[in-house]
Amino acid sequence: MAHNGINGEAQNQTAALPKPHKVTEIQHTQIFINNEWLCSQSGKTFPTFNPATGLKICDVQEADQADVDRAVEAARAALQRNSPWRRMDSSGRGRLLNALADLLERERGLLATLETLDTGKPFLQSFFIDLDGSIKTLRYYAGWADKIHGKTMPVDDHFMCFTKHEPVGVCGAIIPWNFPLLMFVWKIAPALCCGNTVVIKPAEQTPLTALHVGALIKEAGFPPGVVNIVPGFGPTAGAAIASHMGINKVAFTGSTEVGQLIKEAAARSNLKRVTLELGGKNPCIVFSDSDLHLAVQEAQKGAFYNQGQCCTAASRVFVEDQVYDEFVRLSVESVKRIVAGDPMDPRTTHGPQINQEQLEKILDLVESGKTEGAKLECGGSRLKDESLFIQPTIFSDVKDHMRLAKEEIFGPVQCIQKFKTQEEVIERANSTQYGLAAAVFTRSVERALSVSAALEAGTVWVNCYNALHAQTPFGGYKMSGNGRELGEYALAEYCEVKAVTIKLNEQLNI
Ligand code: NAD
Ligand code: NW8
Repeated sequence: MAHNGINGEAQNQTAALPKPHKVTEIQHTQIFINNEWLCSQSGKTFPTFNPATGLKICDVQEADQADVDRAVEAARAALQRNSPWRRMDSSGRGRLLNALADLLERERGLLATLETLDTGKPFLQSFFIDLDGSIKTLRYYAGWADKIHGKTMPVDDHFMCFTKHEPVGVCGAIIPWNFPLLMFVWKIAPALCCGNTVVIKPAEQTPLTALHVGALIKEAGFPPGVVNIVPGFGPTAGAAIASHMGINKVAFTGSTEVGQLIKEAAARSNLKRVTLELGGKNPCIVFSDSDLHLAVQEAQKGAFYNQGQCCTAASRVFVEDQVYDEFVRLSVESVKRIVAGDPMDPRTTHGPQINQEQLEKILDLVESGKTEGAKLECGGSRLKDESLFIQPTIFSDVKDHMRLAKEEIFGPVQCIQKFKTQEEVIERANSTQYGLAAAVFTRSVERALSVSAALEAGTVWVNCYNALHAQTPFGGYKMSGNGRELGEYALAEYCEVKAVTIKLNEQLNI
């Protein structure tokens, strides 16, 4: 079936878009430990809101240090020698991950509805991107479960040497609000496939899909304690995970500032392993020999997808001077096809920002663009007073020294800059502390290869944007992070390597 993407282009999809569910009552709002639903030990709860309406959806049990302790205890117990999880053969873990993927498929419409309620992202995108990516990631790691193995080393003939890839242990995870379900799966799937157990904290803004998947984890047949979900706030539940003595590794996605706190807490507590997926100020470079219509479409998707709330957002678009005016003109024309509205309406491709705090941060950066002399081509304000919607906004004539070109915006704001030479644009693209993603638009294979070699970024897209796959590693250079998620590379982040060396009494007969 064909559907319209963010810019109205047809997308071919395998499943048809159903109607959003009528959610009258949220089923799962408690802490999930040992496959059981618990109230917080403090008795506290916190509300979660629908950003499209500002209305409270429900209250959720608020986990803090005491609940995290209990979750870690359960996760440790599930890892004991002779526990069902430890004794399960590796293909059993693959079967469980596939069973969970089946349940996400069964609940696809409901999960997409909950994701849209809690984040404000268009239902179309929740259903086709977030659910599709989550299911694919689970199936991808289901396939790896029984294919993770060590090597034998050809040392001299007095010894037999081999390695085993063992689970790291209890894996903590702290995730953000921009892709609540997808990030939940990016964390649990590789961890479980390698035989670890998990204590995971969803973002306080968006706990609902993670909790619903908790019920599916139990239904799939994962033993108690293998996955524990502790909804709560960063400085309490999050900090308890980062500094916990019983957690062996922590994986974090979110802001650079909090990433630094996590690594510090990990170092000061027990030197737990740390992987970080942080922000970006991702350059998108458009050469004059590119397919300009394609570049306009993809750069626009890069800037405005998920209301600009992506760590991969294409927030600096460098356009070669010969095609600069045309690129700006086509971008302004094309942005009109983005449809803002009720996120549950299947025609909507642009929703509200997540909350007031983010809205104000974005509007402040937009104001800075106006006062620092960038040219506002379109948008630049809220859609309606009182709402969390911001018009898709384009600035041209953005200069490197402006705040717009330096700070992560995390909102629907595209900054277009002009460049003259390849050398110059590489230098400017790299002059940032970030290094998550970058894109190059050109018809020349040679130029694509030389520019992608020169860019300091963990991902380089050529003639495309936000092209993510479960098979392909994703992560940052420089201050955009440590380690990789997805693909085979992520397995290394979830395994310890044990070298076993056996002294032989007799020389091997070789
Ligand atoms: P954040 O980094 O504060 O939140 C991410 C997660 O970390 C949440 O689960 C939060 O509860 C937790 N957290 C917060 N403080 C913590 C602490 N002291 N110890 C442990 N965990 C803690 O992000 P935010 O405040 O929601 O957004 C702020 C900015 O971060 C955004 O404007 C954007 O620039 C960036 N951001 C990046 C991503 C990403 O995908 N890389 C996602 C969301 C936000
Ligand atoms: C995992 C993820 C995806 C996927 C497809 C399309 C647009 C944007 C994103 C995306 C497996 C298969 C497919 C996207 C997701 C997360 C971030 C930024 C962009 N992911 N997609 Cl942080």
